[in-house]
Amino acid sequence: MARESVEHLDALVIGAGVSGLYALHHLRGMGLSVAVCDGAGGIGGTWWYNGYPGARVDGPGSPFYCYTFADELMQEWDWAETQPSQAQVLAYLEHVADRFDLRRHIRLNTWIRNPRYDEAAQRWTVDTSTGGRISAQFLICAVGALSTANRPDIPGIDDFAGECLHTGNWPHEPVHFAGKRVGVIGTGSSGIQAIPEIAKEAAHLTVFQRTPQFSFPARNQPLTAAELASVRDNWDALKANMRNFNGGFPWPRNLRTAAEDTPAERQALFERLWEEGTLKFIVDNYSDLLTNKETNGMVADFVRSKIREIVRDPATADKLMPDHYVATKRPVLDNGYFEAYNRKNVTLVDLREDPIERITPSGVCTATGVCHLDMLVLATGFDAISGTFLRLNPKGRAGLSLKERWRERYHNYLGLMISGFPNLFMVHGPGTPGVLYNMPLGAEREIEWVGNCIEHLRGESLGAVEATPAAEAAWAEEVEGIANRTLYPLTDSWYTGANIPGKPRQFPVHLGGPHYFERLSQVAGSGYEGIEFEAARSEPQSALFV
Ligand code: NA7
Repeated sequence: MARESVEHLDALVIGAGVSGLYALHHLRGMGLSVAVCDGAGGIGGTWWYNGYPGARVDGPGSPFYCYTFADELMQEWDWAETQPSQAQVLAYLEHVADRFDLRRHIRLNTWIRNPRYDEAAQRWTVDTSTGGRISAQFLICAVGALSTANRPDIPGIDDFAGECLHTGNWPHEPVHFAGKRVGVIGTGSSGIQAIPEIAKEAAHLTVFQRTPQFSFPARNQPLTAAELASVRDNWDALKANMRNFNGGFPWPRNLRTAAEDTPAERQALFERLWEEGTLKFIVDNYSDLLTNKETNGMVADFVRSKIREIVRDPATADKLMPDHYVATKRPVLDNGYFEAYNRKNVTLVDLREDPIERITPSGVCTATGVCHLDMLVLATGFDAISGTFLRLNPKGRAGLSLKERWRERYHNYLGLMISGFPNLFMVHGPGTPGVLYNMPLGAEREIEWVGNCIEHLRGESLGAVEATPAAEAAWAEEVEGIANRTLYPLTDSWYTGANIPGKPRQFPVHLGGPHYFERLSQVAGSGYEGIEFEAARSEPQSALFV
């Protein structure tokens, strides 16, 4: 395709999700010329793609899964529920885009291809799926940590004759289950949210479960006017607490260990947390939940006893018993998941005892026979955290591709930069708290740091910024050192990359919470320790546009 001309920008942001929207707002506010490109037909990133039935915020809840950069957002936006639905979060992001006039610098239906660094120009060049070419001094990869759907490589999957949908790439048109025999493969967060909703409508639902999950009641309910007013009245203090407490939510963690309480006190705590629901079941649980196998085992036993209480058929309950360490796979919140197995129209297939052999045009063939289906829902998750960066596959110094650089492990510094890839910044990349932190707040804080780093570079009339390999090695030790004191690395999960065949095994999440952001401040305060700046080789090439 003939290319017209090259468009010059200060910064190109890839992705119009939660992170990309804020990156645009923040960098544009600094006076940079910025554009956001996104391949989707709408803004919202993960919240655009994951419109499956039952999709909701599954963190500690509303109204704190939100931006904090503009107080008027909290004052103006009426969150309706404690665990907002996908539609509500998407509406919020649409409101943010309008309120801050972001849309004029966002290009939808525009995929970025072949990003490559030009060492002489100290700039990135990319091609777009619409036939354009963009040159930008800074490439901001806000591509999402849960944005590349994992379509399992099950023999025959493409032969299925009925509708086959992935929860992470859900159609924007209405999907009807009524009168249909539906199969769901996967029982992570997405499957567990979708299953009770699909069960209400489908003629029959068969759930194919590979690993049983610990799931806790979401107890979603309307957010009352009084609750919202109280948050608004105390917003300054709550905002400060969000920054100070682990996880990016405004509550302190329980500091007690399980051994400090009697068995009766422990049981009372577990019961209270179960009744209250939400992810506080983890956050407010004993402080050694994720470091002490015995404590973890007590919590696991409690949840298993709850599953047995809820599920009436003992054989089905047996299949639903999780046997990994609680919360070392992403903890799940549900609205009636275990109860769904008491319905006559729901069947559970345990793939550990009856594995899938192939998918045929008419259904799923397991070791014991064929389950005939009209519709298949793949709730099989994502190539998480590193997957979308690797698909973007930028080429850095000397044409080295990210796929080569990350063949064995995800080398990075602060989770934000990669040596050999100057002027490229990741948001929620491997090495950040990312998926184990309040994601909108984490994005704001990471992007603020990136903005300050860019400001430093421009203030000193420098041309490029890059992490050193030595700083990356020390950072890897820091991230892994923290993780290795926990139970997380012991479990196969999408955190460790175990869900994608061939992925390097690495726990790439910084578990330090607020400590991570202190580290960012330290690095900036020390004159950007571990980072090299290169003198500018030429005059800036982009014009300010507004
Ligand atoms: P998850 O948590 O990765 O769950 C995917 C599920 O699909 C999980 O139960 C997997 O079993 C199962 N799976 C994956 N591949 C297969 C194959 N080939 N056969 C059978 N079962 C399979 O993804 P979600 O979308 O549910 O959640 C991701 C995040 O999105 C979540 O944390 C929320 O924050 C939003 P496994 O456990 O790997 O044995």
